[in-house]
Amino acid sequence: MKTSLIVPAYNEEKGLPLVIKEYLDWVDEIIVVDDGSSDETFAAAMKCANDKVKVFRHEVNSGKVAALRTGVAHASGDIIIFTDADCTYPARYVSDLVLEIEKGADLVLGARLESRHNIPLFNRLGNNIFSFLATYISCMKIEDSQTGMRAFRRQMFDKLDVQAKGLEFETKMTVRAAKLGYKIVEIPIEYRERVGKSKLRPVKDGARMLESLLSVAYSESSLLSKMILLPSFAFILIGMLIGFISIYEKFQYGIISHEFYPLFTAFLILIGVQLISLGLIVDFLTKKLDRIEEQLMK
Ligand SMILES: Nc1nc2c(ncn2[C@@H]2O[C@H](COP(=O)(O)OP(=O)(O)OP(=O)(O)O)[C@@H](O)[C@H]2O)c(=O)[nH]1
Ligand SMILES: [Mg+2]
Repeated sequence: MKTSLIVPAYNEEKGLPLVIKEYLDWVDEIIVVDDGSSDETFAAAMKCANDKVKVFRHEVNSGKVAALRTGVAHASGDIIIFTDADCTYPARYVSDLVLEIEKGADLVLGARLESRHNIPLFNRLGNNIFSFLATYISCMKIEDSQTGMRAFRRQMFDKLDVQAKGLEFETKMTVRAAKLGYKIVEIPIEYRERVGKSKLRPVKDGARMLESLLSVAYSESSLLSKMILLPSFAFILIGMLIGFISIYEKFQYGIISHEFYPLFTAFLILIGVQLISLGLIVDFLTKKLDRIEEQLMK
């Protein structure tokens, strides 16, 4: 099967040529999308352009996702592989990713489990939190929800594509695929130190990742689990409100007007958390049954 590598690049004049050179022997086609870079990225890409390396350019910076979509639209391969233009993802894992697709996986992730110290500390913390949340939300073990190295069949892209603009795209795609019951396989990979300057804004992008995780968790849930999830959030909110009132009264007046308030808080939050777990389990089972039914009908 023909493989197409998509490389979105924004101000990556140093890393991009190294990435192209490294991946050349591992894929059948490389599609570079320069996203309105203000440095020499485009010139660097054009120096490498040939039959196998195709270069496209957005006149204005439109974001990583727009660049990935442009890349996929121009790809002619059966298998699409994403990687970053900063030299962090080694090319030697391409054959493992492709093998898993050929064996039937819908989405293969290069999970950055080796040399994790090359992910800046704060980002690593975020990565652990988001991967834990992704695991919890999808009831499927996900080690690295944010990884930029991933592969899938070209015709899967419409199903895997999600509404996002920036670096929250990968997390959202992973969780949605898991929620929809697609087969996700993770290959442990090494993560190298970045060449060039990072484009990730930890706080802003982190907030968008959290928001997209929650929105995908809710929107992709079945009606039955939504009916369980909605009251559970209400329980937690009311519990927290009563908790805040108790703390306020304790500090303001030295006494809580109702001695059972803290108990209510603990009770409501506990019920809320248990209901959320129940809602997620119901959703997981519903999706699994749907997928089995789908396969039986084929
Ligand atoms: N096309 C396009 N690509 C972008 C944009 N912002 C970032 N990228 C690319 O997306 C990839 C990921 O961005 P990075 O800055 O490496 O983010 P990261 O990998 O999460 O964080 P680091 O560990 O710091 O590298 C790189 O190849 C960037 O060039 C953008 O606005 N447009
Ligand atoms: Mg990077």
